Amino acid sequence: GSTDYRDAGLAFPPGFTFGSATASYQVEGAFDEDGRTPSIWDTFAKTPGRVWNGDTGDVACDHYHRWESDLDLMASLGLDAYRFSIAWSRIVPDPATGAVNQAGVDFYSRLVDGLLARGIKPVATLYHWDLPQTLEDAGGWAVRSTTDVFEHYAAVMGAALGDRVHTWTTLNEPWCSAYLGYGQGGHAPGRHEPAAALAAVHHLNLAHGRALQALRATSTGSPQYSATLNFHVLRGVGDGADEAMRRIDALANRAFTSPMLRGEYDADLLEDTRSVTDWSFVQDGDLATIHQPIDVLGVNYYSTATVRLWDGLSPKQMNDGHKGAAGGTAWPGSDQLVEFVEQPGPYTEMGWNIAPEGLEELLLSLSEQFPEQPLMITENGAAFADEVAADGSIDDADRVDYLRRHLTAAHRALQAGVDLRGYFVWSLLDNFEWGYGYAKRFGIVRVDFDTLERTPKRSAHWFRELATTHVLPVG
Ligand code: GBH
Repeated sequence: GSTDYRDAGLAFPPGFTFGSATASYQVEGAFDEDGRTPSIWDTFAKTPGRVWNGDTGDVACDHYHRWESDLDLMASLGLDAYRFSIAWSRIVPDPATGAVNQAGVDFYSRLVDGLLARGIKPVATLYHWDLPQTLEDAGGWAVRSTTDVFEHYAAVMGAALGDRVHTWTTLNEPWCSAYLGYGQGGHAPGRHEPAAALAAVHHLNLAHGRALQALRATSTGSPQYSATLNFHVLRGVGDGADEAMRRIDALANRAFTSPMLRGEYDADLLEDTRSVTDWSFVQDGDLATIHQPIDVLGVNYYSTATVRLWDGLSPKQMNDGHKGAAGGTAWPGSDQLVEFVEQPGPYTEMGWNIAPEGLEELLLSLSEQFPEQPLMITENGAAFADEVAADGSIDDADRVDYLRRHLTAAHRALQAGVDLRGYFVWSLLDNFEWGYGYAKRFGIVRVDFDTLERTPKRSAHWFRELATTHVLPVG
């Protein structure tokens, strides 16, 4: 076939799922309603200098109040499934007592019923980065006790929604939670502690395993079980390019896939990080808890990453904001730092390079490493500077092109025999894009953040045609 990844007319299998995704803090708003307590993202966003423009998720898309019309919107787009996340601090607002907040549970219960009434499969994520602030105050993901509280929360949700949810996802992108939250500091809680980041890696993995046990014990329906990871598809430059790629593959990819899918931490990961931690937080039995079968592995993919060995500046200098020899940044956690360098374009508005071939490569690589493991693309999409025409329409041709090319890449992986079950576009709505606030728009539906009005972009109409016909549209 062609290699420009723009193959209109390709057909996806009948059972292939087309959906859209969001996350609680990014869309809900209603930050202090019905018993919700602050999460680390409320605290972070309200700390001056952390989020562009001082934006917060206080209102966001106001989805907490507009959920019903948002469900109608999804139905009008012909979506098979909706991937959303649950705000932990709506469910267990005070982890010290563990008391369940029924008003919070009821919100998600209504949402699930509303999805099912419209023929849309609920795909629920327990943790998409909004840790209750009181748990961070007690040490956050750097301490083991957080996994006790997560297990309790998972059991509550299993009992509440496990009769109706189609797919449970334990964690979204634990790489981001651990390394951006506790190492590099660009995400909440904004800590710069390499040893804490690696402890967080393990405690997130353990939380995944304990949550799976709790969900399986309490769900009375027959949900599927999953976790979603963001993979680094690597390119290397400079002397020692292969070594740089191996190190990031160990730290970013295999630190999660090996315990979850093989029941072990890889020897090279332990070796590379020995100067930072002795991994004594791994206790007997943990790996068996983490290593449980999952029905689907969720894959989030946006772009490739290019790495080279760091030039010798100390981790401290790097933490203090120095750039590497090639002008890039690194993140701490290893005896030999690796620098992330600028990549060839074209780019999206995030500055991330557009590389659909990386998605095909990733899917092939995962199915080679884990031949029995079904895969699901749980996020893919792009931010662009959308322009609203005089008649109010949004012709986001660049987003349509991005989606078409990545779906073509996914189709090529399917043709090569990869067991890929579906594709979720990030995102349904323009929303709170973490450190960038409302400045970066990923939605296939525009949100006017003054009026909160929703307007489907051309990409939404295009995606509806795909979801309803299962054929990549020509236009
Ligand atoms: C996802 O994370 C999140 O799950 C979602 O909430 C978020 O809104 C969405 O993506 C869009 O950001 O600097 O070129 O090496 C994305 C995780 C990890 C993707 C870092 C980009 C860096 C690319 N990101 N990665 S580069």
